[in-house]
Amino acid sequence: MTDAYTPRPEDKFSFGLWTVGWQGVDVFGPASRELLDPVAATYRLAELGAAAVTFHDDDLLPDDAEREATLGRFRKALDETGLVVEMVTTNTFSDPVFKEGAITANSREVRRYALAKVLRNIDLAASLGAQTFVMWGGREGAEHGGSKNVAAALDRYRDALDIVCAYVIEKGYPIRFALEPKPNEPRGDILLPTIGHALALIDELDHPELVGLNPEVGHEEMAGLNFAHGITQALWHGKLFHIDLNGQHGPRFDQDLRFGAGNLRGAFWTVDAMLGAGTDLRYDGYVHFDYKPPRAEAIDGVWESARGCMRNYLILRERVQAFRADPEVAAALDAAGVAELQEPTVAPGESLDDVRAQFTEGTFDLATLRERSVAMEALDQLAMEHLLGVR
Ligand SMILES: [Mn+2]
Repeated sequence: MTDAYTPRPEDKFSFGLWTVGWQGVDVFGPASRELLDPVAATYRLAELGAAAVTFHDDDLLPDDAEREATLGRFRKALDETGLVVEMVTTNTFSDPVFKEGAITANSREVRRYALAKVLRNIDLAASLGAQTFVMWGGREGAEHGGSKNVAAALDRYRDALDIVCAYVIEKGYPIRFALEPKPNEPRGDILLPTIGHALALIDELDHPELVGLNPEVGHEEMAGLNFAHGITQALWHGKLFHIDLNGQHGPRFDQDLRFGAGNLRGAFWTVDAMLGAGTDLRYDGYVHFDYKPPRAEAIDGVWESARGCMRNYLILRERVQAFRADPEVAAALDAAGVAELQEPTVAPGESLDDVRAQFTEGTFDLATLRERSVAMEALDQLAMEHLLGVR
């Protein structure tokens, strides 16, 4: 079936091989699906309309003895499908050696092992042409108050990022790093829990220009935060290097639903923010999905969920564009005074005395300002009706 929501290469859809490859292992039960060959998954994702794939070292190359043979098969799949590897990331969380952290483990030996694993994977990323290298510190955290010197952990986090930045500069790799915040799970509390925390750390680095963010919908929503606002702030700082789209129903365990499931209104505003429809800040990178096909599904449901991620993005993009193109929306935005926020509060060259004089002389018309219409319900209802497909 081909329709307006059929993915095209220029849509730049990208999937982690671990997404469709997730076997359904959870806290309460073992795998519910057979192991999926990552190379076979690459071919299937290409058929479904993806433009790129991404992976953790261990997704593609779990076994050192088969490393070169698997890489050969994978490179052949990329050649035959035209897919690219746009991002690579390192698994520094599954092996129990990382049970107490990786680059911020109390154990110096673990930290050195983690660093070596990351450096080897950067070489692999460069050899495959990936330009983004994600760092998700899933085990960098704690369950106990006294068990982690958080200041020292942040020192070591900073050191590790300084080291990998210096490494890509030395090697001449065209790679940028993207930090992926998450508040908890698997650790009780994870370091760099939100977009804001990660942005602040970047300011402390030797090469802040090489480090940005890879925010994930569910990770911010687990913390009760507004993802569209978060990625817009990342864009505003020039730091939205990559994105992980999925779905989440509010603050609870990490659901990793397909994009569009869960908080559908949030997904609408996420696409609006990515398109820069309400700002002049646009995300031009790969539209990357990091989700988990539900454990209850068999392999048919795995591919249906991957198809659904892309389809929902395209449907939402159409709905957002229709919303932004609607003359009634333009009028509603006007009525809500949205454009006025772009005017500086104090005009260039204006003296603060002018502002103070307005205050002391009582020329602010407070009664009118208190009673004014903000007309935001009307605007939001138009968005709702576009999202629901009745306009
Ligand atoms: Mn992710």
